Amino acid sequence: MRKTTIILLLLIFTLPACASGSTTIDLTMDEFSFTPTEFTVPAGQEITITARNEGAVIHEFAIMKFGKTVGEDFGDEDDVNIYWAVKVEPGGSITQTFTAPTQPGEYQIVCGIPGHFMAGMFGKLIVVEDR
Ligand SMILES: [Cu+2]
Repeated sequence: MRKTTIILLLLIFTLPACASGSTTIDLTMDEFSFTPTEFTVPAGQEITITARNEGAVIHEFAIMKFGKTVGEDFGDEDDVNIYWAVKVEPGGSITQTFTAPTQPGEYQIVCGIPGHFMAGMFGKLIVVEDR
């Protein structure tokens, strides 16, 4: 087969998977934001996240459990409501996997380092039904 045919075939088989949410998350963190701020993933699937910290202090990517938000600021009482989290040192980068929640809906993403949520470090994980 010619190269262009192979590429076309790859596109045809890859596109439907993308429509229901991505199984990869490519994230950059700094003071004080996530980029991008919103992610869509398929329910119950294994998600590979690559998180880079381009800031000068440690940051965290924490997904809250369904229906749980941190309120005014992230505190010790919010720890039990974390679904999954990872911390990245300044200048560092990590790649890890986690299983997306099975319940479709919107989940709050926060940085749990004191003061960072109030400074604007939050986002949204949208879990969509896997087709
Ligand atoms: Cu932070």
